[in-house]
Amino acid sequence: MDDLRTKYLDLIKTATDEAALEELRVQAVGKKGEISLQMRSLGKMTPEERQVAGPALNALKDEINAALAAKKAALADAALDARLATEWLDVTLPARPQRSGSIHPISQVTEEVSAIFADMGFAVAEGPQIDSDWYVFDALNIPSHHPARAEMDTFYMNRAEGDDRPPHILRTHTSPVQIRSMEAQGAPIRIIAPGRVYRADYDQTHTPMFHQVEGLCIGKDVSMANLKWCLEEFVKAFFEVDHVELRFRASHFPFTEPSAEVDIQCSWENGVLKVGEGDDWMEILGSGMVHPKVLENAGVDPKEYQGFAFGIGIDRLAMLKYGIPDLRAFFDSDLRWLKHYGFTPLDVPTLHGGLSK
Ligand code: 2NL
Repeated sequence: MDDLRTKYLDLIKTATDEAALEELRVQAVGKKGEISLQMRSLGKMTPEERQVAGPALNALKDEINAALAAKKAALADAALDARLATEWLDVTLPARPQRSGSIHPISQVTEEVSAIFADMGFAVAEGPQIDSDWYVFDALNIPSHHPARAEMDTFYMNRAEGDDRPPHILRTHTSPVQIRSMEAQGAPIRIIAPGRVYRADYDQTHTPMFHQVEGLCIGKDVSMANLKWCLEEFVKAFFEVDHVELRFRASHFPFTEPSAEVDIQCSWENGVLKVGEGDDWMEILGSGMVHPKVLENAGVDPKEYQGFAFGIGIDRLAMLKYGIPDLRAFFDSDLRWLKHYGFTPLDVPTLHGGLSK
């Protein structure tokens, strides 16, 4: 019986998994196990022998059962320890960095400009990017022989063979939107028309698609003085300065009379552009009083109404404000994102020395 005890306690001690333990249990204390067999032989013993062997066998059975249970618990503890050692998670680790998108500088500047004019009572108007040459040119008093209308400078849409109607074109400015707005709602009217425009041009300073915002304000007594105030308010708000001188230079556009190109006061030292100080001038827009023929073409009576209009290039505004060195950055460089957040890896003119400073 001592041999049996030593044998099973040793086997239980060295068992490595629950299945092995179960096998040992069946072998030792199962119905047909070794101890049960010994118990069956109790009947053949003398009462004296049985009195000794019986309790001893029961005690051995209890001892083996206890050893099995203890080993089973030890194996479960070891398995749990192994899982805890491999399946841990450090919840204090910082999250993995995420690339996040952001608004394109052109969209941001368009929104900034729209918000500033909205504060002055201008509504935002939109219209088609492909339009007829009436809306893009004729209504604006641009004659057929004007160079802007040449195939060289403007994108003309194909017409089917034998279709002799005047061609549709990609709009070269957003003025047609303003003509359509005047036609639809009449005067008085106060709108801006931001959007994409197209000209057949591609070099360092020109892209075939660019962005413009035009403004139009028509009323019974809207004057050039109102134009000057509006533009001053706009420039101060956009470039975030309290004071800026504007210079109106006489100019010519077919759709305005008189016409003026407008320069803003600035300084440009060591590649740093500052608006509203210094004694340099930088052209930023074209403007004028809307030509009576243009009002008439849009169904507004020029004897009753008059007003001003202006046109600003958004791409250049964005470059000036956010220090973007090259128009192509808007189209094919990831630098635009860095720049957008005030990081300026190149020495380029940047408003007030850059937003990062
Ligand atoms: C520029 C600046 C300009 C306008 C655009 C305009 C629109 C209507 C009537 C009259 Cl509907 N004018 N827009 C006026 C002056 C200048 O653009 O440098 N353009 C070549």
